[in-house]
Amino acid sequence: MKLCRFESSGSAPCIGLITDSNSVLDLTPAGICEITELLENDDPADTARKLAARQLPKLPLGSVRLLTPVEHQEVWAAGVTYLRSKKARMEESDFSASAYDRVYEAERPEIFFKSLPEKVVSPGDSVGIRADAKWNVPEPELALVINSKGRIAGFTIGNDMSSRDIEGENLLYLPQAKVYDRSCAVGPCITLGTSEAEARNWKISIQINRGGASVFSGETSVGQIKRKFEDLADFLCRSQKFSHGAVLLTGTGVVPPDNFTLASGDVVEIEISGIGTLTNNVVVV
Ligand code: DO4
Ligand code: MG
Repeated sequence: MKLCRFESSGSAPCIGLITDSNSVLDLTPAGICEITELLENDDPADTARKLAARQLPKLPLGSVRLLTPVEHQEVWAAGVTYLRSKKARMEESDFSASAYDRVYEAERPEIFFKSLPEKVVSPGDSVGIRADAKWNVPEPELALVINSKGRIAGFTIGNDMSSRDIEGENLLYLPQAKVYDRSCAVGPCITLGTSEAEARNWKISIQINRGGASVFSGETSVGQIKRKFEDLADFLCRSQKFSHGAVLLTGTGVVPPDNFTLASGDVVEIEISGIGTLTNNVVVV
């Protein structure tokens, strides 16, 4: 079951279920106005299944604009959860390299604040690279959608846009490397009713196109994430309440070669096999 937010010919945001690759079921006539509320149910997938069985308007997927499923949730991100990310971070850093080694092995994960909900970029909109950075990359990440009780209610895709030169210069610059306008895209939908064991079989792939030609592609498997999803969610929610829930990006396992940097006009496509594809073009901010 795939839950989405969409607008259709300039309408207010509606909630829908993507029932097949071509159509979306409009849940508005069933009184569903927000995803956040639905995620609070004990079994959101079952609620979605019951809604799917009702006679509701079906729209062609191509006729709607999908919006980010993030409504009121803060977006946070875990880092150095894949061996590939640990190695890349250590290579780009100088005196702080050992911090990455240590956090990869430590019980407590690296978790950092990524975005306010209102700043999250929707599918099809532009993600940003900083005007004062020279080495910019997308980070394709599985995102946990967590409800106000701290329960993982579903999965979506996140792009943790990052400035590697700023991050590598000094660990204390991490917030500047990670948080700026258009630095976080989330979407295109939330997959419900999948267990962690099932999600671990999903593939994450990324394709970057420039002027119509591929300039980078890469792939990893969700199964390569070192930490259990429940542990990541637990650390995020320790001593901290999220009254609307939260979205937690789970880290990147795909890192382009060191001579690669994004350019304005690039198109970034991130696909996770059980979810869909998140596509954004790149602008300088
Ligand atoms: O510590 C730097 C951030 C790493 C990160 O964002 C990732 O591994 O995905
Ligand atoms: Mg990341």
